Amino acid sequence: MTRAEPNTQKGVAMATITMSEVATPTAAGDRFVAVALVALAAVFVALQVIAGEITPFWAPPVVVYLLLGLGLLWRAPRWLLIVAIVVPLLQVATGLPFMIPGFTHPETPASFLPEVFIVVGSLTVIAGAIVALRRTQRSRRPIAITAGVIAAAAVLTSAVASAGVASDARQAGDVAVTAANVSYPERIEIEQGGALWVENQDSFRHTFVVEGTNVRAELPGSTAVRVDGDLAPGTYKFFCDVPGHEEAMQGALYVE
Ligand SMILES: [Cu+2]
Repeated sequence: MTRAEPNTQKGVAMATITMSEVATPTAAGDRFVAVALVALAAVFVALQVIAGEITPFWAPPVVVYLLLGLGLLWRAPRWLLIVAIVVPLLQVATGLPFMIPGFTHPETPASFLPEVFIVVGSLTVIAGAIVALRRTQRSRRPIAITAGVIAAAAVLTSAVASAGVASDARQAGDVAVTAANVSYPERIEIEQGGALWVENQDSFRHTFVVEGTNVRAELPGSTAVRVDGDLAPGTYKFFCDVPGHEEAMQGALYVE
């Protein structure tokens, strides 16, 4: 946490402000909330880089958080602090259905860590803004320390969990299926009794689910898993059930 000197070069406008107003941490902007907002925007950008593509879905939070952060560096009026509480709250509330599956899979850091960071960052902004709204001199250090400890614990948990993940080796006769760039082949053909070797080439998590059967494989980032379903001859739909993936990740499985 950097600690810059208060800006004393504001000239005439500054001269009319009394000492007690200057001492209020919110009078000349709120650095803590601003830094937390910029960090949160950085998490969203990192998420884009990890995913390897820029999706319009993530652009609004980055722009909004950067603007909010810049605004709060300059001044911290009550309304702006309230916006800094409401927006991250809405972000977490609307994003939660997409985040919960990632939360439960620390073995894929690229799916787990960004989501933890988004929630921790959002809560840090909200807590900082609530303290600022009270116009007290209370230190934000406990908030920053708590956020740092949770983030570090998440990194450690994910490192341990991902170290325990091993890929299945491809065996003779296996039909190879590739999940890459959030995409599956449109069509897979397999003989009855045969097995699939599903390789996830993305750094983030996918699944391989065959509709109407109990075939369901978890595919941590950058791993391969053998799927041995022994399905009756017929045509099945297969897909990835990670929220938001199914539309781009589905196809027909022909068992002959
Ligand atoms: Cu997927």
